[in-house]
Amino acid sequence: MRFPGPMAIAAFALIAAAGPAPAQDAEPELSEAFARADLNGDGHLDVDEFVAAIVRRVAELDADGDGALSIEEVPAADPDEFARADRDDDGVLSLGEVVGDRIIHFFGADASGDGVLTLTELEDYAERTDT
Ligand SMILES: [Ca+2]
Ligand SMILES: [Ca+2]
Ligand SMILES: [Ca+2]
Repeated sequence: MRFPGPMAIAAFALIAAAGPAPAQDAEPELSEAFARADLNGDGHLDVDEFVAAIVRRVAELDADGDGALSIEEVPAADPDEFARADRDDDGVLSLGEVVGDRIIHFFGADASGDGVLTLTELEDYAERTDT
């Protein structure tokens, strides 16, 4: 049995359920995160819904309410991934930095290139990035 790789898990960690995700929970969490992000329930995730999910998730994770995420506020984050996303190197991720980091994965996962993600595209992307 194959599980989505660390990269895919990291890609959607911010829109998945709270707390670190054990590998065996990755697949249910993916569909769960998708359903939560799919605000109008049409089975497609557009860029607006994707960004809205990130914004909601950042607000949830931002324990001290300063509008930015420290590494302590993102327990599931990989330190290397966190450092890469922190473009201005100030040690915290601003909302813009989080969105900028995650949006790449939206387009990476959109295999059909129609600007919306289906759960299948998301799962295939997770498979492709399996390491
Ligand atoms: Ca914060
Ligand atoms: Ca920063
Ligand atoms: Ca698509």
